[in-house]
Amino acid sequence: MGVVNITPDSFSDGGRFLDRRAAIAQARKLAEEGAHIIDIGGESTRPGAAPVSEEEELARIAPVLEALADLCVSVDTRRPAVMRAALAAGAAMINDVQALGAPEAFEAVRDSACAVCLMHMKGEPATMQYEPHYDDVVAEVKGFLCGRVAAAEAAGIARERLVIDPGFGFGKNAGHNLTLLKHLNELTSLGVPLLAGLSRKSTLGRLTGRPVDERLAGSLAMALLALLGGATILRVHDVKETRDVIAVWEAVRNA
Ligand code: 8Y7
Repeated sequence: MGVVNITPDSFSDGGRFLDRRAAIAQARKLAEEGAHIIDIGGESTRPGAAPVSEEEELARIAPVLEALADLCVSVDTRRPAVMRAALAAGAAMINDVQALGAPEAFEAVRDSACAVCLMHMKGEPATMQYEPHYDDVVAEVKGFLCGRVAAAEAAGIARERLVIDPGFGFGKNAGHNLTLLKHLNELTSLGVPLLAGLSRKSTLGRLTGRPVDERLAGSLAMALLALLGGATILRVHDVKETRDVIAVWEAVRNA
């Protein structure tokens, strides 16, 4: 899964058009490099990010989705109205960092055939990195995801459509993230494909001391560890390099 951020709109329409064109070009590049899924998002869920209106979120993603109609596109959103619009515009997957937690979210995706990523997040993006606490991070994340899978199924969303994700960095400190990665395998017993998003995240900054644009090697190491832990979808910024990691891992696995 290749990540395409639709950058905040510039102050003019010209700026917005350029942002959109850049997002489309980036998506095409990642698809050519071997991404099977392109994840686009119009609302930043980064810690402390400013809120975006529903209209603005839709205005950011709709033209990009339309231009990528031939690709498998995932839309990162928490809003049911955005989910409905994205699915009507051809999205193949809804990537919800809130695990369909908003009222009406189940209904928004139920009558589509789309895939759904249910991600664990503790708290809200604005405050989630303020001293997160767990007694047992692996058990708590697993319990939450198990509950969301059951709730989605009960709401009429077939299990075959679901993907789970521990949500690295979402209400988790570096220690929590590392513990989850070390024990990732325990999440595979839920019998639902596992997605991992570790690319360029701040835990890598902690470990290596490097800024976000110098975290490629660390991201690739994490990608390999996620594969070994049973992840089958990797959400990454650097598709070409991650494909090489996958090629090496598959070759050894099949040796
Ligand atoms: C994840 C994600 C982000 C992730 C899933 C970033 C939208 C932060 N991270 N979605 N989104 N999993 N499913 O650093 O780990 O990319 S945004």
